[in-house]
Amino acid sequence: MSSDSPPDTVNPILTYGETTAPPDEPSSTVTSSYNASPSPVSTPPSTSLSWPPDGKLTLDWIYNLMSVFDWASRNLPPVNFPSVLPVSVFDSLVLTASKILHKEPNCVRIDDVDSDSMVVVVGDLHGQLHDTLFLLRDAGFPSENRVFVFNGDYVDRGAWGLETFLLLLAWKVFLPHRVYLLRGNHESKYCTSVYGFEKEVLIKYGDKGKHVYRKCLGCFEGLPLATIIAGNVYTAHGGLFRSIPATPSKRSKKKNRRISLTPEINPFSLGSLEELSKARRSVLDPPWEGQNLIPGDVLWSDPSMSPGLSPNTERGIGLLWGPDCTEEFLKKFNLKLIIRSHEGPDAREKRPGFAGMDEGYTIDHTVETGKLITLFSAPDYPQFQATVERYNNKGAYVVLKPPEFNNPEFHSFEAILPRPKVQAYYDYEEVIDSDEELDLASMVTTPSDIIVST
Ligand SMILES: [Mn+2]
Repeated sequence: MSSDSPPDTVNPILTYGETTAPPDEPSSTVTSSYNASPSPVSTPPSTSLSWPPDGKLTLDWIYNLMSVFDWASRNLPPVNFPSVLPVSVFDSLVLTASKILHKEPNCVRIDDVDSDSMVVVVGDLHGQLHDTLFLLRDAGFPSENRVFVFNGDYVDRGAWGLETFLLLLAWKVFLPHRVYLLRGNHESKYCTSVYGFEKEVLIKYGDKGKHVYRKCLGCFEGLPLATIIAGNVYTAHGGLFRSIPATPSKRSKKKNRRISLTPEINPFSLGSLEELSKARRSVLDPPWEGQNLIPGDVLWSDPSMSPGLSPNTERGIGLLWGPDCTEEFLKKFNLKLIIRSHEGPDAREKRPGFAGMDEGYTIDHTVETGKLITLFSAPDYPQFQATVERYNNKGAYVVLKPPEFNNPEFHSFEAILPRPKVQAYYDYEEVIDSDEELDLASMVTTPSDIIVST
């Protein structure tokens, strides 16, 4: 297939010209129409995007960005992307967003929500631009009364990771206190080099590709790790994390350098929110060894049906945590709900005891104090598959409403199909399983005092 062939048909669902609010929502604060007809013969909604001279993004600017990305994905070959979003505009957007993101704490507390507000939580998106656009329109765009928390994994696997990520950055810049972007395990150097995003960027930006990729990685490093919504709901990409015992004293580098054998009373005890707040998240790849383990846990861990905390041997990084840990965490921090993401239909196929991801969400643990939910927002995932048979999963998002914001309303949705024809940016026939069997040796890590984990 040629990567620049236009789509076969026009998808009738994607008509952004409508000004009506989604049927189940009150009239939104949207004031201007979002004008993009995805017709393959239409002219572009606007010419090349430019950065506003005063540096202030407007709603119209973002609507235009969405229209242009959608149009370009259907009508232009990927190598023409710089004519859509010149590298100077990319630079301004990423720089502005990075400044905001790097200032946010590891765990962002979203407390300024009131009786008029709702919070939309979104799971993995994986470069599925058209599904992301549908989700935003279906849920209602971010606004003063509609807070969004995105749970990470914006890029990789799907062919429009760059567009998806930049679109969310634009919303972040426009409404920094209403849109929160958390880091996923795919927002890393390792994952993007294996699952397509690096190659996607290099192809789309040509000789500027390396620069663009580096800037994206720098921005990924700034993404916060978790949110707590209205004091009740913890969200993070992977989930819970371990407690890190006090740093062992450093031995002389010259002699008697040995691995510390100091016994730890419990090498796997649940970490506290205070420990989370102190972790160093600004790393290209969260380390799987050493002292800075909390970011890797938060981004890579999975729930288990067995009690306790144990190493996540299947993934090679992060933890598995049982229902007892969910209960302990909720109770200790006075929470009612955990919303995590990170497992799609492919991952769930190999997890006996867990529900499948057909509807885009699962309720994994129901304990005395509350619940643990997995939320996945990429329908018909993964975009590229070697077999004819597909998972046909729906994606979902969660709406949390006042007064407690802890009773999740699930909204499942189907994929926007057919997708524009494009080539994958990774070898999807070789890389079958998402995230599993990490080649740890290839991951970048900072040499430090190595503590042997179990
Ligand atoms: Mn993930």
